[in-house]
Amino acid sequence: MTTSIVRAACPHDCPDTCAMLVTVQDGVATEVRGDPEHPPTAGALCTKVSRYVERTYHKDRLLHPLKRIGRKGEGRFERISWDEALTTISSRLQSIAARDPQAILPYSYAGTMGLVQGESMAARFFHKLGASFLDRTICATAGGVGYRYTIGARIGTDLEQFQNAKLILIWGGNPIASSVHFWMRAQEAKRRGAKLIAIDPYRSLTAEKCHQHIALLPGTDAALALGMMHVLIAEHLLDEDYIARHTLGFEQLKERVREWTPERTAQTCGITAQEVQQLAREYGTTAKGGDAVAIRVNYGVQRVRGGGMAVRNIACLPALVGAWRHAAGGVQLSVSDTFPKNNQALQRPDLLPVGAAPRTINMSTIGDDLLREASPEFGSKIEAVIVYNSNPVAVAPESSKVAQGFAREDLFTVVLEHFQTDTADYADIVLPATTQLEHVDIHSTYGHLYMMANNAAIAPLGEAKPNTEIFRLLAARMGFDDACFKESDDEIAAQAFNKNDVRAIHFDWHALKQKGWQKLNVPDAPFAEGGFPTPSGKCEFYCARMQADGLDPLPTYIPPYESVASNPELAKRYPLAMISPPARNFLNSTFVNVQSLRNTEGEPHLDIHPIDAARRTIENGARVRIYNERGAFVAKARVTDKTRQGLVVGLSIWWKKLAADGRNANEVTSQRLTDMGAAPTFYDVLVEVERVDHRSIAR
Ligand SMILES: Nc1nc2c(c(=O)[nH]1)N[C@H]1C(S)=C(S)[C@@H](COP(=O)(O)OP(=O)(O)OC[C@H]3O[C@@H](n4cnc5c(=O)[nH]c(N)nc54)[C@H](O)[C@@H]3O)O[C@H]1N2
Ligand SMILES: Nc1nc2c(c(=O)[nH]1)N[C@H]1C(S)=C(S)[C@@H](COP(=O)(O)OP(=O)(O)OC[C@H]3O[C@@H](n4cnc5c(=O)[nH]c(N)nc54)[C@H](O)[C@@H]3O)O[C@H]1N2
Ligand SMILES: [Mo]
Repeated sequence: MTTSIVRAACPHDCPDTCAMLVTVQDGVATEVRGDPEHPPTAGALCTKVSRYVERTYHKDRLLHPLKRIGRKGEGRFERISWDEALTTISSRLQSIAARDPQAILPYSYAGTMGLVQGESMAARFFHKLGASFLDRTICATAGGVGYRYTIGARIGTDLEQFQNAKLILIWGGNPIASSVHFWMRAQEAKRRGAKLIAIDPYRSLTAEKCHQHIALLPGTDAALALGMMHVLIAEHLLDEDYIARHTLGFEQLKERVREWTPERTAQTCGITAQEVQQLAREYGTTAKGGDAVAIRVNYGVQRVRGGGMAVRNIACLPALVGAWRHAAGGVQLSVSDTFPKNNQALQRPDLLPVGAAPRTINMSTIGDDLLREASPEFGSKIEAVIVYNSNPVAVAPESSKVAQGFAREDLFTVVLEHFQTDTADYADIVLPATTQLEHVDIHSTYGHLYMMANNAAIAPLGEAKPNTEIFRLLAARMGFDDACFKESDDEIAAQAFNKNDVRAIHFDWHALKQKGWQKLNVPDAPFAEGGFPTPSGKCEFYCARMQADGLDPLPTYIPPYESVASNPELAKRYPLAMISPPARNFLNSTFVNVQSLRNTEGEPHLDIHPIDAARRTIENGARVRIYNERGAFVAKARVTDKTRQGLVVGLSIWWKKLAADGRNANEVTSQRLTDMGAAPTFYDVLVEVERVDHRSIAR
């Protein structure tokens, strides 16, 4: 028996990007562990990824190409050869491209975050083809844009510093579920005497374990930040030297926040004026005392109409109190712009046909866009979609439209997948893809500062192939003969980071493969001496680029599309706000089909406050229907004061076909977009809830 340990990286869409050690016995992976030497991972994996071996060898893994023999969505397929699959796809794409290549759309997101198996060979392929561009907005663009306007780039506090903070605001995030290695640092800070405050409408697993929980109304975070700024300024809890040297527009900001008294803020946010005041005082006085105050802001705050502005306002806070002076102070939303990625080499936008300027389709409005006819504004009707690293039929908003779009008989759909997902059920051709244990990759991250390598631990299962190889083969069939279509995965990985950039001076692909990880060469405290990567070089309280983009150049509050306060007419029919944040044991819709993890989650639940439940004669455990004008789904009620009155919470994202009614939370979410970044508004939703008889659930 031969046993070896292979160095790998977790590929999932999570800030932690763990270093993994894979045990392989006679060619079979038997265990994955967290690397004890990699500082962010510290030897621990989350529950989900500890099951990566179970997921990889799952009896339902797709092992051969398939073609559809039933109706779209029905899920009846038969095995075909790779040769037949590639011939069918290439001839269909060629005939569509002969009319208009923009009728072809790639649809992908972060099923793997690898720079090789994500957008390298795939992007080259679609560039060469001249296909429509996809705007990848489904997760993080609202906050990313708001943060960039203010700070200049997605650069922030280093994960490895948080344990030295004296106060940590965990704002719109549930790291026990979604970023456990950040939570480990917050716990260490707590042991060293720090105070942890959760700002979240729901008493999440994390909020439950913080010293304080501020349960504001969803979509009102921008107002809370304005109220904090009002108190900080009114009570002179400021770092005037830092403001003078490293910020822009303080006088205008001061004017702007004058009206955001604690009382007004409290009324907007559905909390008390005292909570606003105390929060600001705690933040300001801790900083004034010379201690580090840190904010971990997460994507939970930016899935509403004013999501970009919310992140922008929050990102103003550290500069006001000089928190950036400390390595452990400041704010982290994402650190992804710290990595000098060489997208030019990876994705080769120069392959676009001469003169081509393809249109861009927003992945968050895929429901509407698949149903659009050709028009001068829209261009050609979408005739083909190639889906990889994503499961839009389960994860995209307003799901009934998405499913209707994918059900179009005249749409040619190819899905590259590990499993027969809700989306794969609508494919014409399904292609089996390898998992992280079976292919090579290189990763940047959005939560820590290490370049990460992934070695293949085992041979591909069945006839599965890496995404790169699938696009390589398709490129050959299409007659794309540029040299870059012949590069191996190792050759691609070796180009991932720009070595001329001082941050990546230690980047050497072959050394990285041996070692597994390597920290970027960056200072501990990114903005201790200012140097913000904005046009002014300062933290921009006043932002001229926002003005140019048609936005308010100063922090403001943009109320939700759907809330009792902002849309009372709608709220008469649908009085409850609904959010659907991640369940601990799933990763978006990935892992929902892993039995041991689904057993822990049980079935789709809806948390509802006792008063709201009583008004609807809903008892704990009752089956309820959650509905609005866009659709409906069924879940089991959990009557609990974890949620505030007026708010229901359905932890997500379930595979539709593994739910009793074949539906999930995205039946009721909308395709309306955020103020910045054209992102979805998953948590900007009003619904009504009613009790249903068990027998009346139709599939
Ligand atoms: N276990 C697990 N981990 C994951 C994922 C997963 O599906 N499962 N998904 C991964 C992905 S893709 C992402 S983007 C990240 C997401 O990571 P985060 O952005 O940290 O998201 P969550 O951990 O769900 O935390 C969101 C929290 O925001 C709260 N929230 C909802 N609306 C509001 C609001 O208006 N204001 C405030 N202040 N809070 C609000 C929710 O109640 C929830 O507790 O996690 C990643 N990690
Ligand atoms: N209601 C509601 N909806 C949401 C959210 C929410 O909070 N609430 N969160 C949103 C967010 S933050 C995000 S990021 C999106 C996530 O949406 P997606 O990016 O679509 O994420 P997943 O659902 O995890 O689907 C990823 C798929 O990629 C496949 N995959 C993984 N690795 C590979 C590979 O190497 N090759 C191929 N071909 N396939 C692979 C997996 O098997 C999985 O089916 O969902 C969004 N949708
Ligand atoms: Mo996400």
